Amino acid sequence: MNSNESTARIIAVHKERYALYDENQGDFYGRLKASNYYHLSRSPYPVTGDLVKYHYNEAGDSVILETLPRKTFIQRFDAWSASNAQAIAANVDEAFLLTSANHDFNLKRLHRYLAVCRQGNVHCTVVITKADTNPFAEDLLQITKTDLPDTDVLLISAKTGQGIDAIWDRMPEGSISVFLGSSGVGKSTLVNYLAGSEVMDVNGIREDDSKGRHTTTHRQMIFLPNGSMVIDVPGMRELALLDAEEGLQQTFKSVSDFEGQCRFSDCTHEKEPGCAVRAAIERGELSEKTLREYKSLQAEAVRKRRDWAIMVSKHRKELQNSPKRKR
Ligand SMILES: Nc1nc2c(ncn2[C@@H]2O[C@H](COP(=O)(O)OP(=O)(O)OP(=O)(O)O)[C@@H](O)[C@H]2O)c(=O)[nH]1
Ligand SMILES: [Mg+2]
Ligand SMILES: [Zn+2]
Repeated sequence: MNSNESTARIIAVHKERYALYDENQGDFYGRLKASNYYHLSRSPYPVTGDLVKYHYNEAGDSVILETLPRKTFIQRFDAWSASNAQAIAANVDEAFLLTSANHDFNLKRLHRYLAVCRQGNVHCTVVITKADTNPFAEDLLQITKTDLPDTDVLLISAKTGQGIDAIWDRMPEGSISVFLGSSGVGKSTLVNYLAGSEVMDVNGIREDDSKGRHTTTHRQMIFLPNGSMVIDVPGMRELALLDAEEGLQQTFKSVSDFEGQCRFSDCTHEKEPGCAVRAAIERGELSEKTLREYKSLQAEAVRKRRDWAIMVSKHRKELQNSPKRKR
């Protein structure tokens, strides 16, 4: 490594500017070195949580030279971006998937979040928030545990402090966590509780349907008193799957375990003879509803991967046919 090159963490991504942190410089801003990123596309664009090599500039923005290899990577499908992918965070050790103990509570949405994060090799913990608002919150906890037998599920309240110790247990010093969930579930409130101060803005939710107001607008990494880091992510309207088939198999283990035992490897679990999935449904070990949800999410993931492949090859062709652009 060159003597004036160092490594920093991306703590927020603004339009074309990145907020960075390292122990020597503290907080500072940087921009991408065009020749490394745009022309050669040697390095993926940094996202919150990434470690990058940079060249410090005392007078203004520093120069980001390279994104270092990622330990983990969470991304979702995004029809609007050229690459069809939207990166959510990099190098995350633990994803906390938040849903509130109110009208926001939704198992299907959790299945999506789990599939997306597990696809990125990130360990997941489901968190039911606002336990203080619902006298039946314990029932929701039991329902979720039954639905997700292989997943850690916590019930917490940032008002009473219930369950917060179990959150800390999953955020050891040096680790990176991410809070994901719809707008209004209390991600920023939990960040503030853990940080011990009002680092993030918080807003009320609509009374009638518990929907939030999209208070947090960009991903922000916060350093917590115990030496761990957490990324607060704005509530997403939609979390579309991207290349998430493996993550789905892990999430729907109750289906995928039987799936491996069907007589035909391409069994659709409809009418084929020797179908272990249908047999499990008949024995009452699996519900038809779970199978339907799994199949529809699988189909979505396959469709998205195909769109993605088409998009990538189109861009590659364009790149080959165009003269070198300057930016
Ligand atoms: N009663 C109760 N209210 C909570 C709790 N946690 C959060 N809230 C309230 O829920 C509302 C939304 O909280 P936020 O922290 O802004 O939600 P968010 O998930 O960050 O939302 P976005 O930034 O829009 O994605 C606020 O009015 C909070 O006070 C809790 O444990 N109990
Ligand atoms: Mg927020
Ligand atoms: Zn089958």
